[in-house]
Amino acid sequence: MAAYEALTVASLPRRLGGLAALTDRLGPAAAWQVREVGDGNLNLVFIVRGAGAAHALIVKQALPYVRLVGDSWPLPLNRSYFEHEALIRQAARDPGSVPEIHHFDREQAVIVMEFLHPHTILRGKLIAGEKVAGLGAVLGRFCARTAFRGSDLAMDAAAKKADTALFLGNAALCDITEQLIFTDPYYDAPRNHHTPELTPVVAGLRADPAVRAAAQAMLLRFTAGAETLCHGDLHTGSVMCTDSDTRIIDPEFGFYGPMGFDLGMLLANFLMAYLSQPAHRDDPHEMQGWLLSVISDCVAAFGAEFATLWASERRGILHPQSLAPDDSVRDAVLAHIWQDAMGFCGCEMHRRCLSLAHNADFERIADTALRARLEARTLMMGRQLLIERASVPDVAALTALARDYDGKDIL
Ligand code: SR1
Ligand code: MG
Repeated sequence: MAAYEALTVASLPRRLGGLAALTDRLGPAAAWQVREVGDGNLNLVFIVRGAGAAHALIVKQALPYVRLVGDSWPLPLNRSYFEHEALIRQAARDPGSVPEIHHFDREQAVIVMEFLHPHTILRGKLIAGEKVAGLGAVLGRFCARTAFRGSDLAMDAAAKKADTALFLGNAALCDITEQLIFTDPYYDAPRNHHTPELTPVVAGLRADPAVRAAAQAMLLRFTAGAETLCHGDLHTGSVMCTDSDTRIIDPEFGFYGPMGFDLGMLLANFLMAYLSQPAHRDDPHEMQGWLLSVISDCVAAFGAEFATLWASERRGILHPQSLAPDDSVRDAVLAHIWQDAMGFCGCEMHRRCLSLAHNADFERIADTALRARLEARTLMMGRQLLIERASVPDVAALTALARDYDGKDIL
């Protein structure tokens, strides 16, 4: 096996040109056109087009360090293995939701997959004011199917334990989340930065022991709540859409964690899209209304799909048929998922304004005074979700809270 070597635009045709998985779809390597398009924080991503450009594939390769920071922050290549393993499970648990895989090379940390076209990254669409039909329902179903079908509600217990053990190997990626989401936002960590005008609000947040305690309680849920295989990084940059099709990408942060983790991350990112809209258009209300409807649709689809699977696929050790659990037991499980989701949602809203890897939703706002006003609403709403998560019983309460914070003058 050849030792790992990062691909380049020039070397890719030579190095991958002998693979039938590529040439069957793209034709001979001599005619390939290669472009590096990775704009994420970690990896190389190439679009490879065949002759006539009718067909294209994505070649994704992990780098041995965090791309955003450079080689001073090494990161294991095996995250590519975990991404590949997670994609296989997601494709089985929610068919059609993730890109099709055509080739995987563990040594080179390379995944060759379907080129999603004309899909673009959802975050950019939301900033641009573009809507996607069916978005909330597709994402809610994805979260429910992957949560349920990867858990002790559905899986064979031994298989689930073996899978949990396998994904424990993704420790370096979990470490990123443990630091950047649950810890760094709550003190003056070296990698942090925030909009200068936001300083008084940040100081207040960091001075509050209840906030730190709640964030650490959510960290314990993250580390110890091995309920299902989570995507692990389900933000609006991990979703690609046309105006009517939605696909989920990039599960390299896959880990066994709480069933509410992915849902909470996703809701946080929709809330940040909502709260940042006033900076992106003169009349934000229509887009904001639509974003709240996406949140409502997503949670409704999650609940409905979870209930369907509860009735039809409950073959695991948890709440077995022998105990004849009634609907109130199912609803208690859903309430537990929701409470976790609210806590994770609050932490994610904090981290995207305070620690490493902010959101374009806010970063693209050039007027820093305006950005800080909108981020202040985000931080304070996140605080309420985090420390009062038990007082936000349902999605109606969540969207009402969002409307409330959207009208608040905190700065
Ligand atoms: C160092 S990696 C920073 C962030 O990028 C990824 O997309 C995850 O969101 C991670 O937290
Ligand atoms: Mg990613």
